Amino acid sequence: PRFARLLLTGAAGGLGQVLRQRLKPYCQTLRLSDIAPMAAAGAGEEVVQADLADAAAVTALLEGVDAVVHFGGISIETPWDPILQANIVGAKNLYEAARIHGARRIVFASSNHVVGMYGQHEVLDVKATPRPDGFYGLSKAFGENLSRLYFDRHGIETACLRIGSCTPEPTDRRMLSTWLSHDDLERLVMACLRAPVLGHTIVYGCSDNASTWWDNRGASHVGYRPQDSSEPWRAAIEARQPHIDLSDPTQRLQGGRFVTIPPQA
Ligand code: NAI
Ligand code: 15L
Repeated sequence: PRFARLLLTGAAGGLGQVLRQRLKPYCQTLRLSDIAPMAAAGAGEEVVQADLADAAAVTALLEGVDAVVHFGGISIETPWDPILQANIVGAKNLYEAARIHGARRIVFASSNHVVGMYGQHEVLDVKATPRPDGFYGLSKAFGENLSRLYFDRHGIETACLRIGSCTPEPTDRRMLSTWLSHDDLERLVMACLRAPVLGHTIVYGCSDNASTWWDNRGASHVGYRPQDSSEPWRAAIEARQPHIDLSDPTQRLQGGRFVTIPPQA
């Protein structure tokens, strides 16, 4: 295995539990962390409960870590303070700890909500200017900029995954474009960990969907080759949702239902 010790944050979460199983074969030791309780450590695992907002705890968490798969944090639109603590203070703590302990590479779960205010008729490349659709998307844009700073100043490589909708199956019209299968999530994370030279890059986390809004050619050095597609679900989804109402921003804009959630102080 290439990595002696890999850290997975957000290990108690939906995608963290998917990745816990899948990352194990690629490292000698998988260190798992979350603020929430996790299943007990199995062979080759270490389980460390920690709040990303606790700088001392996060510094200790990075000791002996070669690379990080950073999926921990608030994953939806919520009031500002939890987003500030987990996604902004937490990301800063993680990158500082990586710098202190010499971790060289981070795969950061950013989100499509960094660019949620673009229209569904627009095709975005990896250089697209952020247009967040709320505080959550804004916090992920901070993480993208933070990781660029740590690459430019300290050489820590990062792939920011602007993940679409990572679920077992696509279930609505929007997900025909945003869907990322669990197998493709594994392919994407592993491509980012294995790329000989990663640098700092943004890459959209989507499967090989026919009606895509995202163009990953600017991240072709990562070598991510999605194998799945939402197309087999199209007929059933379009039969259930035959009409698009273009006067409804949640149907017109990329961020979907996030784009009309009022900011929560
Ligand atoms: P999730 O909400 O199920 O998991 C996130 C985990 O982070 C939770 O277990 C939570 O306890 C932990 N966490 C929250 N605050 C924390 C803190 N202060 N300290 C330590 N841990 C904390 O979310 P999911 O779906 O597993 O997503 C994982 C990551 O991927 C998130 O960063 C999310 O923003 C991102 N993402 C996910 C997408 C999806 O389709 N599931 C789409 C786009 C981005
Ligand atoms: C996200 O960023 C969320 O974490 C996830 O729960 C989904 O809502 C996803 O985006 C999406 O846009 O479908």
